[in-house]
Amino acid sequence: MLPGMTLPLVPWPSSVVEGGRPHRPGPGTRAEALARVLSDAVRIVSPGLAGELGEEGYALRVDAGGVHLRAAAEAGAFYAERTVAQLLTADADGPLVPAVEVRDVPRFRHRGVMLDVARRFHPVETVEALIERAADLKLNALHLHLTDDQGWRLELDSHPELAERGSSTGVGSGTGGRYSRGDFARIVAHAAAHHMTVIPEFDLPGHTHAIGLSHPELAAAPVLSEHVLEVVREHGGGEPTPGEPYTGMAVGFSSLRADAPGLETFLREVIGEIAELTPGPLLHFGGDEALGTSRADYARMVGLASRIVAETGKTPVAWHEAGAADTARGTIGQYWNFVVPEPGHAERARAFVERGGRLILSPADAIYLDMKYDAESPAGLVWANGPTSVRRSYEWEPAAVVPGVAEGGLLGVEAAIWTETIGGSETLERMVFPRIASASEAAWSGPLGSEQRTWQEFRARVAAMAPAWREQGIRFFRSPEIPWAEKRTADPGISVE
Ligand code: TNX
Repeated sequence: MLPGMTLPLVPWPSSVVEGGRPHRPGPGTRAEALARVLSDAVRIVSPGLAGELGEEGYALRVDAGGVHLRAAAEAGAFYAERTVAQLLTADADGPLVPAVEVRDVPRFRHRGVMLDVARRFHPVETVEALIERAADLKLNALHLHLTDDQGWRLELDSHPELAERGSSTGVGSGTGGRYSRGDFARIVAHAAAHHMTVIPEFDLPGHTHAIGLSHPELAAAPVLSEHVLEVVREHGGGEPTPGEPYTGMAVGFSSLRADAPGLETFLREVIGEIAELTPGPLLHFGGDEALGTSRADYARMVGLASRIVAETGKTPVAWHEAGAADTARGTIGQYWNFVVPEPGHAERARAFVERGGRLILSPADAIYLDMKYDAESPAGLVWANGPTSVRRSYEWEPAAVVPGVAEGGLLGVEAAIWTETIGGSETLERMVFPRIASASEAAWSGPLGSEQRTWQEFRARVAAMAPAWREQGIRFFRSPEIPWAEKRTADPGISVE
């Protein structure tokens, strides 16, 4: 790394001081060099450092003699290693790690990415790759949107019929798919190995058409609003029909029936089993876009679901509409409206904080990664204020989104990948990269506008990540907003493009 060049670090750390002779691990490919650097590193992991660094922070020093890292817990050491991996580069004399001193503590506890596997199924391998890449950017939560109108993707022992009947298709008729309990356990384990927890979501009371395929007694008749009919006209897929898999893209037409006699037992069994399969502390019960559910029924079902989740010992999470209902104290709200809230949304989001909970921020016009980048994007939607450039995904400040909810009311930040238009790993990668890097900095680094948290700094650092992303086989979108670097210099082990 030449002096004065931007260090290719995303998310940008709390403090970085450069200077001195680099560490040269000796010849070899990048992978060999990294393995050597990390195995030779001096690694101090001691709970005594928690006061200074928290559970996830670390201190890192690189000099000619090698790498020294300190952390209170394994998660912090893991993040120190991710930083070393991003720093590793090469010049004509071979691999090198520039001399730096880094002290780094995340801004927010929750740093997530959500993947919708209900609209279109994504196999375990795709999820595992997402986990690895998200963890490289120091994200620590994978939220899986497992159920929706178009599919029920998790096999349950208590209710095998849900996945059996509910997973045969997806948007655009696709092949469908589902995770066995073993698959889900594999995902959870892979996440844990990368210091990520899994948050399963069972979306209710809306987004439940797929449940009606095996439980017609629980499903209300679809409400075909003008909006739904318009989506049907524009995107096809036909009108949602009870008892038939839904393969279109309309939202908001389905609902569970609040007065169905078996509803509470069903919710207890399903939520209970999902909780049992999930070691992490959070369980999401949806609550969004139940446009065909009466207010009273919505409040009743959402309140019930939140209490059932809480009784399993998990902390309930819901989309912010559920702030209108009497959810269990401490329920976490996930805010999905815009960076500048439209009327009514901020109030609902604030209600979670007033009831002892906190907010996860997923502003749709910034970090809904299923939005088109520009008018030419082959995949993606535009409902959230039109196309979302990389710059727009970056330039927003978490503490400024919901008036009256400052830093302390925020659990964190989560990017969301809805998949109505996203099938296959290549399209997924192009929608996710580079904008996931924006979410990573909003979640980990300091407030927007602080010295290194400017668009100009960020675009240079993201540009510098391109060679590493190419080596990892990440098919990122070559946004014209970013001055992409072509290759790492003179690394014999790397072939570029
Ligand atoms: C909104 S905002 C949704 C999803 C869609 C997505 C598409 C929210 C919680 N739900 O049902 O898939 O837009 O961008």
